[in-house]
Amino acid sequence: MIDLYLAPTANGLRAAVALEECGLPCRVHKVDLGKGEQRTASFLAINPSGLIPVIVDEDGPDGRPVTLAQSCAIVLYAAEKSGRFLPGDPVARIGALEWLFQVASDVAGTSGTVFRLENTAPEKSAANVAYFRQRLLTFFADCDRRLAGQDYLAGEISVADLALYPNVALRKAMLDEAGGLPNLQRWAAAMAARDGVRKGMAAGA
Ligand SMILES: N[C@@H](CCC(=O)N[C@@H](CS)C(=O)NCC(=O)O)C(=O)O
Repeated sequence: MIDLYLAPTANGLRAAVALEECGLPCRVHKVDLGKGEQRTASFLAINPSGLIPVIVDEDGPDGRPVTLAQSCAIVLYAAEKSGRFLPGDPVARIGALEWLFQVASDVAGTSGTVFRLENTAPEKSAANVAYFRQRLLTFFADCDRRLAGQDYLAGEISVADLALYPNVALRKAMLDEAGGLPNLQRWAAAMAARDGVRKGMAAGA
């Protein structure tokens, strides 16, 4: 049984979606970021960075315990542990990793920046918010282009799709307002219909 520490953010839900889709049983521990629970001594003992998500798997590789942060690393860990969502074909596999890293650094990184500029930055700047929202839309457009003519980012469903979905779902209003991106919208509807995705997205509720 894997212990998953999360809040209902895209980063947190990404870990939950991956564990559910990979069929790995987990115990969910909600961390209330608003109350600062990520900075308590007990949480910092698990992740000294004070960030969710984190997993603790007492039954890691060769039975050794693993504590792991970074949501996309958790997606990869779940895929490797379950033997799912990593294409067998080497070219498709490297494509899956390419788009997993696109999500980690471009989509998720920029979405986090938009959140901070809009909510927690000490000085508000409409120009900076507009700049990073546009940058995020550009990264979503890259995903849309990649999904033209194929169902999933690496052809078959993979770690990249599991990683991307929570960011798309939580930015639905922005995407609807922007319009277009029909391939991404079609993909999002297919992902939303999956049992593991539904259960994972409900994990933080
Ligand atoms: N790159 C990290 C980002 C983790 C992260 O920024 N977590 C945020 C919530 S989405 C957090 O725990 N924030 C608490 C804080 O900044 O105090 C990942 O993908 O897991």
